[in-house]
Amino acid sequence: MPIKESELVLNEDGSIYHLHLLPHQIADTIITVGDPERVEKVTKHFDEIEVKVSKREFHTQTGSYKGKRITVISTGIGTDNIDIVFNELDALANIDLKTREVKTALKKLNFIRIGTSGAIQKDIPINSLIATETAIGFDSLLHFYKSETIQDTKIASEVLQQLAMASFKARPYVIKGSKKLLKYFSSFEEIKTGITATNVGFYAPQGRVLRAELQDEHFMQKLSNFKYNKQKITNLEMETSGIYGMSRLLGHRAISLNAILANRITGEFSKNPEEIVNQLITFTLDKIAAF
Ligand code: R1P
Repeated sequence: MPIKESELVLNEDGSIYHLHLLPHQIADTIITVGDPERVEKVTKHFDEIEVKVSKREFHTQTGSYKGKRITVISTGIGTDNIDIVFNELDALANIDLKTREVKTALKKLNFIRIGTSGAIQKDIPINSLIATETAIGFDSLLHFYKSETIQDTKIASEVLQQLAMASFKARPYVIKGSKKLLKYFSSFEEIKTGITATNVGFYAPQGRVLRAELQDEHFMQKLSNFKYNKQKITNLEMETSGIYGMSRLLGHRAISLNAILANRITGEFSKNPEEIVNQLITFTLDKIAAF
């Protein structure tokens, strides 16, 4: 059955609704970044750029780095955008947009997030780089998909218990990243691995107070104290759980690499955020080219 026009929405030129891309414009290796301005910071290292398309916060460039074809796309902030970006990129790869039928031979894409994040352990210094082994989602994206089989419910129920989450009405979910990509990226000494918590905002959802009071003033401390098999939550950001969830659901591989710009326990913020993000960009590009 062809997918209806209201469900798989295409623009007049046949491109996919929000990303405004055509199937031939994306590579099998895709770097996602939050900030649209970060796209050029990645592609300035490319040998050549063949595609540049922008719509809303979704800026895309496809080109090659040391001979490897790579797409770089900005997701903007939050897992709500991840839902759009991952469904639409998957549609470009795995749905025939002309017949509106799912293809019989499905493509497996490799996703690498180059992001920024705050550490919630004292011993994770600012300017370090973390690859997420396990993502804990405090957002609700995955609960709208049939996703029980890909979730680690053991860790999720530990989170509920140790964080006494009842008052938030949140139902955390836990998803592992691609074993293959994690093994590869964590084999380099620049990278530490960790558990990343993803939440729906930058302020109260990450325990920050400016003027509005927190529902639970101990939320950050509880996150920081959380332990599962001697592992602690290393860092906090806003996209990784969605990226890991959607990739697993759609049969792709994903790894989230984050430059640690803040340490929420010591109260420090990087003096050279641009430099550390650039280091993560060049590191990632070189490793992708050699993969
Ligand atoms: C918040 O400032 C944003 O920065 C982090 C968070 O996840 C959130 O998107 O990541 P990016 O720098 O990749 O956007």
